[in-house]
Amino acid sequence: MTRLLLRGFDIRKGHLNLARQTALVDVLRPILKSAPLFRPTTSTGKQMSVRMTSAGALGWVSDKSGYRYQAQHPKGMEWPDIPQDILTVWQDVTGVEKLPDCCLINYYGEGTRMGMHQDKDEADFSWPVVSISLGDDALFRIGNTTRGGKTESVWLNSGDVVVMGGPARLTYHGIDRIRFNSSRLLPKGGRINLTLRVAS
Ligand code: MD6
Ligand code: FE
Repeated sequence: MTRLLLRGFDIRKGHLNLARQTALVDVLRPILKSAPLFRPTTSTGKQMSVRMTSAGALGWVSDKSGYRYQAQHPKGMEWPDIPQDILTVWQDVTGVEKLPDCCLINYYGEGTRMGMHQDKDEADFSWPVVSISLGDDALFRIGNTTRGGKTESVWLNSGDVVVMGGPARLTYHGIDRIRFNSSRLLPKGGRINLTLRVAS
């Protein structure tokens, strides 16, 4: 495991070994059954290319009314609990007592990307955001605390964990592209990114 500090992002390459990655995919299966992936629409009416769902007391949704955290999946049911194996990753890398109340689950299929954005829908930016990469490689771009300017990119591989906190908490970031089928972790290919947040 190596650690990379890039613009305040703490990038832990290979934090999760293959056994732990497989264990996470196994605990995600029942979650994806009870809270199916959906494709969010932005407030401007565009469909995002990622599909997403959540676990935890709150989940992140986006539709014509805008972005927000809410206690129900768009189909009306409560979100499943965040599995302990996922909470353990948060505890390992943040060392904080507080636990996240949202685990956003993003699925990237072939050709999927995620535009440059800030994570700023949470109530308190003093808590970090932790991201876990599973499956195909993804090109992660890190910018600045305002839109635009020079950026730096790094490939995220399956098992990498990123902590975005402190002065980097509101830094712009995004996924330019994935290398579809570069990993065999997910039977149908693609990439799952989990982001753990204290939303409320
Ligand atoms: C992704 N990640 O890796 C997108 N957000 O698919 C994020 O948007 C992200 O990696 C907050 C903190 C870390 C991240
Ligand atoms: Fe983000």
